[in-house]
Amino acid sequence: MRQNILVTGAAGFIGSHTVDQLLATGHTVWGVDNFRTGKRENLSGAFSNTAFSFEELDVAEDQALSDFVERIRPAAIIHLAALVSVPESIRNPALNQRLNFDATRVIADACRRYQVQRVVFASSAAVYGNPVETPTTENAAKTPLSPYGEAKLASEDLLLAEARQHGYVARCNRYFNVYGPRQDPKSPYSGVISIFMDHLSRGTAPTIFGDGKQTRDFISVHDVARANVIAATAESLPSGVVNICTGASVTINDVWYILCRAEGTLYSPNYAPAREGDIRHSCGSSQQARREIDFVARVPISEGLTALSKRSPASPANTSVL
Ligand code: UD2
Repeated sequence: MRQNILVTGAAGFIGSHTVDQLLATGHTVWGVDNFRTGKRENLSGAFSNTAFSFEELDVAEDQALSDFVERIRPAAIIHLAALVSVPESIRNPALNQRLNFDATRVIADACRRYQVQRVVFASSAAVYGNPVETPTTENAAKTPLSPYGEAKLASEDLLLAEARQHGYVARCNRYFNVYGPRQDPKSPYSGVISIFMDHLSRGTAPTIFGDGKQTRDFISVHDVARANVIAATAESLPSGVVNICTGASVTINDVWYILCRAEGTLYSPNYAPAREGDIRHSCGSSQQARREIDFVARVPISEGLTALSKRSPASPANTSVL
């Protein structure tokens, strides 16, 4: 069924892919973003679609968001606007509080006031902190190690409680390590795959922190966007929380070598001491997402990395061959 859906953080990495998939599946989409980290060019495809409308606003500005929701009356809100950097949340906890928690309160208030039937929230594996069990299930201990993880956990609790009290549905998607086109490599704390792609495009060697044998459950942004669409639009879902992950993990060394192979090149990485507080192994259990929202990741890491490399400007310039 065609629905009217509001996406916050629409110009961001995950937001813009979510908008694209909603449009591709026939929904009418409103996007909002304040362009703090989102980019207008991420929405270039969406802007050419008449089913897409956009408003520049800051979600944490209560009145602006409330007025907008009153005007458009969406059936669902996919709330992706956030301070996305864990290190920045540590440096600036007040900003983290405003963007990663107060903004959730604004969204919850709008859902209640304007009878929005469903809210989908961008949560994170950061709620688990250093996982004591892998694959990590949704019931595992939650000991976030940053203001970012704390705010994500508090936002989940807020939305689930509000949804229960006011009769709507809250779906919290806990993303593991997301990668794919449009991910910004510019900070040293950007996702490692975007940083590696940037090195390949410039022909420089990356730095791997530690021995490179640490593992992550990397999930393609195309799968993540699809999980958001399912959570927002599938019929008769109850409220709940699911991991959005593949259920498998790879080492950082392997990520680099798979990318090199896809590019037909090979640089030896530099190695530097492990980052303080770096998690050794992260892998999510994907069972609850399968059961609750019928979501299974479709893009294996080798395929996702190869597809990313084919899109990159690095490919034609390769000289050294494996
Ligand atoms: C962090 C965040 C996560 C998300 C992610 C970005 C926490 C708990 N989680 O996870 O929420 O924002 O970053 O996708 O902080 N690495 C290198 N070389 C580099 C960059 C990274 O070796 O140039 C290593 C890094 O030390 C780590 C692994 O690669 O062991 C993955 O790093 P990441 O920053 O992509 O992701 P992660 O899991 O630290």
